[in-house]
Amino acid sequence: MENDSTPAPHLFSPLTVRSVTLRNRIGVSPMCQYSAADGVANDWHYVHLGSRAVGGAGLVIVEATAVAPEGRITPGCLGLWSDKHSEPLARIAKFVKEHGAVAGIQIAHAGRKASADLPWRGGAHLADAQGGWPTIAPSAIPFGDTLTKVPRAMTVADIQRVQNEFVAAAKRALTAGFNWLELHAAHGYLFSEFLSPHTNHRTDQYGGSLENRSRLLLDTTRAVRQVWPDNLPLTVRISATDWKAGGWEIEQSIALAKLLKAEGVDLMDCSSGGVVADAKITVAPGYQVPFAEKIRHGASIATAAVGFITEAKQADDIVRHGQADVVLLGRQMLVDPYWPAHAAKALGQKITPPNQYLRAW
Ligand code: FNR
Ligand code: 536
Repeated sequence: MENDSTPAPHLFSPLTVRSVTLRNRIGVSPMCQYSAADGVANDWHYVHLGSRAVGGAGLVIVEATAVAPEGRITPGCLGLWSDKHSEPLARIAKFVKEHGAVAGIQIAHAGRKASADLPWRGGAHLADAQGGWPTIAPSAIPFGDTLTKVPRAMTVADIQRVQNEFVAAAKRALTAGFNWLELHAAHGYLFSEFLSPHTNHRTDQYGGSLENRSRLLLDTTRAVRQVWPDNLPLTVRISATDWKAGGWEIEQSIALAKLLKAEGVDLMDCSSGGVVADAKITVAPGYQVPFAEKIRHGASIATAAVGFITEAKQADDIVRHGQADVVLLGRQMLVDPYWPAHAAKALGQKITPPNQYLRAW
């Protein structure tokens, strides 16, 4: 964080994390495209992510990329469980970096929410005969709604294996040329299921106390940090609250952020919800920003704010007011890949267009 003698950062100030510098504070939030076959990235991912780097974002984060086939949300999700996945992702990372953005990737395991159909086919759990697969979770409790499968409660051997899968995926992400790694511990997927008392009813060392529920994420973070180079940023996305009483709350998120910081995590990406089907959420512009702010100040760690950030001034204010170090945009980036260029114009900032577009911006 800055001291009194340095000017307060704004949306177009660069940000250095370890040896990596973002050209501005605007990131493309990870967003599943449900368009891969057997986890392998293709031209859709290349054009989708490449065009957002061209559009001026400082950081482009590849969607939730599964560390194991059964950790995919849908059969269309990306994966990094084998070497065959690396090459098309490497092509994407190279292009994103050539166009001035930092190439990030989110690695993930979907736990009990895996084995779902594509959203445009309804998104319900797929039976094995429909191309689905058995799911695993901390406890054998189904999500509900259309995600009705009862997951198998993981053994300690399963937990060890998943940890190793994250480490292997992190190594492949590095080989593929990514220079920003995010662990997906939000939205009711596997890590998040361990964190929340609503989904974790275990009575062993992985359940009960906050320390026990955090154990898998902390152990995995430690193991990943050992293979992810010291000069590159490691971040974790969490659901800062479950939006349901008796579950995971912001105070626990602050405590977790302190523990993750001690393991070498550089930034907390602060989302919320997705853990239980009956959460009560009131969505409004910037509704999750207070979580990024509380975690930033409560744990003295850099944060990213995400959720209904659509306006240049809104994004600039979040950075200027010290609520977050980075803003991540999801749907607005789908509407407008050139959002950073448009925001620069709206805020009176100069940004360098690609040579090919020199006289247009
Ligand atoms: C998402 N989101 C998401 N989050 C995540 O951590 N990993 C992912 O792969 C995805 N996938 C995804 C796909 C699609 C189509 C959408 C719309 C969203 C959540 C996303 O990153 C973001 O946190 C939310 O969309 C809120 O931000 P916006 O969209 O209000 O800017
Ligand atoms: C939004 N989504 C998140 C996804 C994919 C589906 C859509 C993900 O994290 N892979 C979401 C936001 C907040 C809570 C739950 C879901």
